[in-house]
Order: sequence, then C-alpha cells, then structure tokens
Amino acid sequence: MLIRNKPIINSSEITSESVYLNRRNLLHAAGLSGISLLPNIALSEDIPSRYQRLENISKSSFSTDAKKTSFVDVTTYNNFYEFGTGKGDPASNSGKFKPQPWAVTIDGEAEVTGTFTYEDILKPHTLEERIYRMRCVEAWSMVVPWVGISLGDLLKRFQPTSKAKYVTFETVERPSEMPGQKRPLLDWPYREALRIDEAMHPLTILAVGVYGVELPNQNGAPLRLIVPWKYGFKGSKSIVRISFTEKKPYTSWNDLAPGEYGFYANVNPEVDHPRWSQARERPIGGGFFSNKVPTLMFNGYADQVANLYTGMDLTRYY
Ligand SMILES: Nc1nc2c(c(=O)[nH]1)N[C@H]1C(S)=C(S)[C@@H](COP(=O)(O)O)O[C@H]1N2
Ligand SMILES: [Mo]
Repeated sequence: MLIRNKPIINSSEITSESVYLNRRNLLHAAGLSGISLLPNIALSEDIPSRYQRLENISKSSFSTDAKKTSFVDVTTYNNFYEFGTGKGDPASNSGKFKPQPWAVTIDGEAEVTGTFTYEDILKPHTLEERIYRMRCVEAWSMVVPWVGISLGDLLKRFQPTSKAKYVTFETVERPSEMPGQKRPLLDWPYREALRIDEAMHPLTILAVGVYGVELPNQNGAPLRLIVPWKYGFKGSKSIVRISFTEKKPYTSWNDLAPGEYGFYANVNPEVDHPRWSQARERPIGGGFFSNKVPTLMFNGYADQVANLYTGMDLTRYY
C-alpha cells in the first residue's frame, strides 16, 4: 500500500536539462549519439515514410506562427516514463508498443459511458493542425504542430452531468510493451486531470498526430492530451480511460510530490519549482549554448485562459 501510494523515485533519475544536454554533446562529439543533430529543417519530406499520413487536416486560428521545433527533436527528446526516464528512452524503447487496435473507456458522471474504439472516438470530428508552444516543468520548451480534435467537442458527446467537476485521463498499463512500467517509478497507470472548464476550453485538444502523421509511440500514440497553457506533464499519453468525477481525482505528479508539482500546473514564470527557476526556458533544437528565453504567463495563452482562474491565488493553486 505504502509503496503504491509513495512510489520510489530517486530525484537523480530525473535528469536535469543541462546534464542531459552535456551528455548528448559528449556522445555526439564521440560520434556515439543515437540522436541526430541535423539542422532545424524538418520539412514534410524529412518525415520517414513508415509514419502514416493523416488526411483532411484543417488549419486552426489558434496556431502560433513561432518557428517549429524539428520533427527529429519532437520525436527523440521526450518524457514518457513508461519507456524509461531518459529523454532518448521513449524513442529507443517504444518499438514493441502496439497503438492499434485501441479503445477508450468513458466512465463516471456522464449520461453516455462505455468503451469506444479509436475510430468511434474520431469519426464525427474534423482533424485540425494546432501549432502550439509547449513548456515542460523542467524549463525547456518546443513549438509543435499537433494534429487533433477539440477535446470539448468530444466530451460533449458523452453528456457530462452537473456533478462532473473534473476529468481524468489515464494512460494504458502494459508492462510487457512498456519496460518503464516494470519499475515503480510512478504509481502506474499515469493519470492527470483537469477541471471540467479547463477540459472544455477551446485550446484543449486530444492529439492523434504530429507534423501531419500519426503520433509516433514516443509521443503518446494513438491519443494524448494537449493543454498548451499548462506544464507538459498534464498531457497524459496513450489514453485508455476518461473519467468524469465530482471530487478532485488522484493525479500522478501532484500526489507523488505535492510540494513540487501542483494540481493546476499552469505555466507561471513567477512561481518557481522548489529546485529551479521557472522564469526562463531553453527552446529545444538550438543546442546547448543557445540562449534561454523568458517564460510567458500561461505559456503565452493568458489572453485566452486567464479568466479561468479569476480570483484564485496562483501561488497557492500552482
Ligand atoms: N503517460 C505519460 N504521459 C506523459 C508523461 C509520462 O511520463 N507518461 N510525461 C509528461 C511530460 S513531463 C511531458 S513534458 C510531456 C512530453 O510530451 P512529448 O514527449 O510528446 O513532447 O508528456 C507528458 N505525458
Ligand atoms: Mo514535462
């Protein structure tokens, strides 16, 4: 019981950004890096043909026009502890993972519940490209062209009841395909949750692709959550269950280390992580010596989302 509630995580396993980049540079200098340091020029032609192209994608007015992080960086610099804690582990260790066929169970406070296939989930929706700024709690950032559907439009189909105050997104538990789940790094399965109004916000999407192709396993195939004004850890990957609840649910990082990771996890340059500053961030792809840039309140999405938190003390509800 104790072990399940308080998984053993060694803070040294959470590789800091500078340690990772140093190691990557050293490996590269020694010619040993599995990670390509190609210039930032990922055009669609650079995307390996093994990735399935997605059709009929419309553009979104919510997209940023900031320079995109390359496909190579988006798919080789990842956090997905189910495949290991290193940034390269998800790309290296997810080859056995099978994202098809797939089904998602909807339960809790909703009129329509049950298990739906990936195809059922997507069928009535239009795929959109949403180029979003992404900010990890570890003080690095990316600009990623996700392909997805409006999460609010999907959730409305299940008719949440008036008791549905929170929505939880649970990742699949499959230790035979996910080697990281053989260790108690987190209290598996990975779970993150949003308040219902955050889940319904038009910026929140369920992503199925990136750069016009189906999500690679390391990015959370076949379905993952994207909430661009929150730190990346809110974005559960490889989702198999969506639960509507009245009470605030268990969420993996907040319950593991409440002093370090808040339930809200809104990007906020004024509220530091206890072990590092959140005022600046390192855009991935610029190399180790590239300049950090200032982090923006709500990751630059304040005009759209600040009103969700009116009257809340954001240093308390971090
Ligand atoms: N299931 C699961 N989802 C997860 C994580 C994880 O370890 N397991 N890591 C989170 C963190 S910390 C980040 S920053 C983003 C990274 O998404 P990306 O690798 O597609 O950039 O995924 C989030 N979703
Ligand atoms: Mo993260």
